[in-house]
Formats: sequence, structure tokens, C-alpha cells
Amino acid sequence: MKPYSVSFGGITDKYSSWKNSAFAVIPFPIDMTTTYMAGTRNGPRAILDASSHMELFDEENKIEPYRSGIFVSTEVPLATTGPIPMLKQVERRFRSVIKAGKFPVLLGGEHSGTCGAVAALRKKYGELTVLQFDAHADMRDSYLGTPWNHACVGRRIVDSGAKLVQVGIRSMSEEEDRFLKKSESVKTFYASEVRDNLADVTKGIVSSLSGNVYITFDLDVFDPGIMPSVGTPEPGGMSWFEAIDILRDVMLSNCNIVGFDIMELAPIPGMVAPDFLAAKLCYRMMGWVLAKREEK
Ligand SMILES: [Mn+2]
Repeated sequence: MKPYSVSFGGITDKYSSWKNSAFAVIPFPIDMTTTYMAGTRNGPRAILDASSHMELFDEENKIEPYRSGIFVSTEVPLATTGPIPMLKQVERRFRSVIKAGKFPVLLGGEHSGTCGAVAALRKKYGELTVLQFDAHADMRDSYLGTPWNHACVGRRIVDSGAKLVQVGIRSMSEEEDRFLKKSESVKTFYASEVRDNLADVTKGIVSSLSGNVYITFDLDVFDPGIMPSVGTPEPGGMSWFEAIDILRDVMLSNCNIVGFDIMELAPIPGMVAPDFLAAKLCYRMMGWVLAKREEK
């Protein structure tokens, strides 16, 4: 795979070559169907830029994750013929990364990119559970004329045959509410439950997960106070520590984390804190992947 011109964390070639890297980051700078505020095409680059200003010591895990190597591939190119070729491109890249024994990370870009990742992981592992952090249920069968709209990601994941666990949800249509009530392959933890009892929600999530788990992060799961840089902000979102507390227990649980993504960053010019949050979240998650390997 070809390297991108910008590295993660501003690290040098020594730690970012394909050969020496435990992690492979795939930038998906696409916003085909963003419905409200556009700009997620600038998300991956903003995360990479912010990451070069980050401390490379992970103070929670007491390690320097970059030393295990973080490769960044060239961006997934925009296809003018619709979403399918771009999702196929994500799928192909995930397959190469998995085949090389590396840990895949997708940066977006609109949330539909996740469907390409899930397709590759389903083919590789068969059984798969997706943990979705999101303000929106994303359970629409189709939206604005396409089944590949970002508002349909959860539904496409269910269609792919993966199990779905959602957390932070606080916005949906009546159709989606009905679908969730009858669906047996989706477990939803609402934002109000996170607020009322974080410990129980965390336990509930961990016990809903088993086997191979992919984590997808729509950044709008965070409160717009700390994450205004999203296409469809919703009040009442998670704090940094709520997300971190849930993630810690998930990442260090017995399930096999097979990849993750951080999606839907639509950077606001001059406002760097949200970009930095996304970069730090990504790096912290890499830290847990390594911390768990060391435990074994
Ligand atoms: Mn969302």
C-alpha cells in the first residue's frame, strides 16, 4: 500500500513504514451524502494535522504507541460514479491490512465508509459484532434516495449479518424507533441511560459483546459543546470521560477488537479542539490495543 504525505503524530519514516507498522490508518475524505453541514471531506486530514501536535506518550497506558508503528495510506479517492466504488476501495484496503496482520483504522469522512470496513471484516471473520457510538440510530432503510446515505449505516451493518450494539443514541425517526423495538440483532443504549447510570451501561455493553468486535465512532456521539465539528450536532451528548470509561472496559475486555473507525469530523476553520479530540481518541484507542496485547 502507498503511504500518504502526512504521518500520524508527525512521526518519522522509521515508525510509519508499511513494513514496520502494527497499525494501518486509511483516510476516507468523502462527504457524498452529508445532509446538514458539509465538510467531512476535510476530516481525516484535520485529524492527522492535529495528531502531530499531540503528546506521543499515552498517559493512561504509560506507553508510546507510535513505537509499534503507525502507517497511513493514501486517501481513498473520490469516485464520481457513486458510493459503491469507494466502499469497495475501503473493503479492499481493509482486506490488505488484515492480510498483512496489521490493525486497521479508518478516519472519516462520512459514516457510510464504515460499510466497506464491515464488509471486509465479515468476510474475514464471519461472526462480527459492531459497537456504534453515535447520536443517531442510523437505522433508515434508505434516505434521500440512497441506501448508502450516512443515516443508513446501522441498517446496512445489520443487513450485512453483523450484530450491532449502539450507544449514545438520542435521535431517530418513528420508522427507526419501530425497527429497533422489533430487531433482535440490535441492542441500543440511549444517551439518557448513559447520563443516568454510566456504570450499568458500561457493564451492559461489555456483556453484549463477544468474539470479534469492530468499533465505529460517529463523533456526533459527543456533546456539541466539545464536538461542534460534525454534520448533524445533537444536544445531550457524551463527555470525553464517559466515552473513555466505556471504551476502556470494552477495549480491555475478553472480546477480540479487530479494528475501529472515527468518522464524521467536519472541521471548523480556526477551531482546533474538536480535531485534537478526534486525534487523541484515535491514539488512546491504539494505546489500549497495545496494552491488551502486552497483558497476554
Ligand atoms: Mn450520527
